[in-house]
Amino acid sequence: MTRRPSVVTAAAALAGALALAGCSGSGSSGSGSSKAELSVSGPYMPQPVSADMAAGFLTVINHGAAADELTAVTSDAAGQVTMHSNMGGAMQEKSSFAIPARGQLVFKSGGNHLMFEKLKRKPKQGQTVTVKLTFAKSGLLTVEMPVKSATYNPSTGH
Ligand SMILES: [Cu+2]
Repeated sequence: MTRRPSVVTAAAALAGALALAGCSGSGSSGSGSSKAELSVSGPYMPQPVSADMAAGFLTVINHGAAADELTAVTSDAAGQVTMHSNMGGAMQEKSSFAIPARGQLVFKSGGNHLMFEKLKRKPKQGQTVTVKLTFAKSGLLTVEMPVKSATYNPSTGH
C-alpha cells in the first residue's frame, strides 16, 4: 500500500483548513467550501469500570459542503478501537460512519459509541487519552479525549 504519504498530506491540509475556518458557522462565503471541513466537539471517556474495555464519545462537526466518512479510530491507550452503532438497544460494530455535508456525526451515551479494547493501561479520571480519527477524504485528526468520572453525563455536567 502506498497510501500513507497522501494521508499525511491530507492531514496537513486539514490542519490548515481548520486553522483558517475556526468555528465560524455559515462558512458559505465561497472559496474552499466545496470540501468537508471537520472539527471535533465534546470528546470524553467515562472512567472504565473494566480493566480491559472503555467507551468513548464525541461529536464530529462538518462545516464544509461535502460529506466525509469516519473509517478508522486508533488510540495510544488501546490495542484496538471499534465503532459501534446502537439501534433500538442492539449494539452493532460498524466499519465506517458517514458525516453529512454541513452536518454532524454524534457518538453519545446510549447511541453510537467508540469501544476501546485491549487497554494498555486503565484510564483514570483527570487523565487524557489520545485518539486518532481517520477520515476517507480529510485524512487524520488527532483528539485529546479527557477521562471523566464513571457516571459523567455531558447533559447534566457531572
Ligand atoms: Cu459497543
